[in-house]
Amino acid sequence: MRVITFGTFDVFHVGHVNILERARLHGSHLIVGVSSDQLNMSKKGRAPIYCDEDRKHIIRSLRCVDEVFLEESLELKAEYIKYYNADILIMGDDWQGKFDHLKGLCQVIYLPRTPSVSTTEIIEIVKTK
Ligand code: C2G
Repeated sequence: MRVITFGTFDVFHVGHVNILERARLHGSHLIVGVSSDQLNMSKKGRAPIYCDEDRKHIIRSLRCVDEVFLEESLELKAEYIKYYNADILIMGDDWQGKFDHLKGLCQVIYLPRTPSVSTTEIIEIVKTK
């Protein structure tokens, strides 16, 4: 089974590694779409701390990840799923229900987020130190 997932993975932390390792357990090939800097600018109104080339580099270096590409638009999920021949889409449950319209294309699974860790919180903590 080929599994696909998406994310920014900025300031990489244990919540990120947990979801990627758990996603990989659902199949034998894990493909990760790393959101582009431009997509983040339009989605969150700020650039990520780490640029997309570095974020891709980090994700590609993980043992549980087989393939990495740049996610250029949130609206292209169906195209990415078809292009990469994915059988399963996995996302954290902060996205619960958001990708149910893709269920005709592949299986859609939401996994529970790792509690008490987020990039936003890490940035806030570092800022106030
Ligand atoms: N995540 C998690 N536990 C955390 C933090 C994040 O399981 N404590 C998961 C999220 O649910 C997501 C993945 O890690 O599935 C990546 O999270 P983000 O980097 O915050 O990605 P996001 O901004 O949600 O971008 O097309 C979708 C977007 O690219 C997703």
